Amino acid sequence: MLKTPICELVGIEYPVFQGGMAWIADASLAAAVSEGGGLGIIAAMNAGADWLRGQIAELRKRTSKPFGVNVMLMSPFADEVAAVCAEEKVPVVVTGAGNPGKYMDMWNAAGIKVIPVVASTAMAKLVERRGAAAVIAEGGESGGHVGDLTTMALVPQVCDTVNIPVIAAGGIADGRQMAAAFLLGACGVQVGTRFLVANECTVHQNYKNKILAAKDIDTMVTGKRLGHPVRALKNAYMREYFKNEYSTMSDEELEKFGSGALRRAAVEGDEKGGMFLSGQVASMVTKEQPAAEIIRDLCEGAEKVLGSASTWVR
Ligand code: TUI
Repeated sequence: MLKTPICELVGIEYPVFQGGMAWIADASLAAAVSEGGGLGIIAAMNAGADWLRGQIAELRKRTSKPFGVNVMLMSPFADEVAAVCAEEKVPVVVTGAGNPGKYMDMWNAAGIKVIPVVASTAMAKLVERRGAAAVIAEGGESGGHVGDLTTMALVPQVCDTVNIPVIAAGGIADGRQMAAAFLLGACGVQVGTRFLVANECTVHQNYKNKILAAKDIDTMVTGKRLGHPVRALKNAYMREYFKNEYSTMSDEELEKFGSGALRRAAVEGDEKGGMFLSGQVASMVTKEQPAAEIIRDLCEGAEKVLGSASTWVR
């Protein structure tokens, strides 16, 4: 079986993390992934302390296995959710969309394994120095907030830069891609889009249907002008945003146009007015399955490619 240092580090059976998808990754999905032997992650996204406390309590009712909380550093509530993670002594904190430096000492003092998402070697080095337990190197194939580098380019460079375990993310939806990540030096993968259609994922059914119907070229990136590029499925909203981005619309108005779009997609299933974040692998996601089955499929597929020597190479 595919056992790597990350399994031991966070106490999981399979080296598979579930992406902390904003408005999507709640206690229901995270508990199912953790119960299935991976690392389930609750996305604190733009929610406040009370919502997060409630979700952690709900997850702990459903599983006693390790889990994580994703702290989106651009959130206006980042300070308060960071404090909740420390108070609740969550086993793992994953950060995204920025530099988690100012919270690292507090989290490390609480005994939390801090695993930042990085999109560059500089950020990987910086968080290693500040006490990160591992890093997630996320390429721009992923959904949501994206960096410039692809997974293929980023993962080996991060592996060459740090001495802590590296988890690969972005463009990983099956065993072949998981095996490829291992050959690049990663010892685990983080998967978002494929878990979005898990049976236990409570996102609106329209969102799942859009992922299941997507083709390879159906995602696009907007938001570069404001410095926060985001990958999502092409639809009326994304095309309109793109048009506005290259018009004379002010930054304030553009920001206003962007607000609420994730909630409209995930909660209301608003096909025209929502922003359906998705990775480039959406077309490979073809059926709804229990989360535990997704984890098994990924690992069995990777083992088949890697052969009996299934090993982590670095
Ligand atoms: O964070 C993500 N994915 C996200 S966050 C999100 S919520 C959102 N909603 C509306 C607009 C924008 C965001 C949806 N999806 N992934 C982790 C990730 N982190 N990807 C890339 C990075 C990253 C980028 C730059 C991490 C660090 C970094 O450092 C830059 C710096 O120097 O601060």
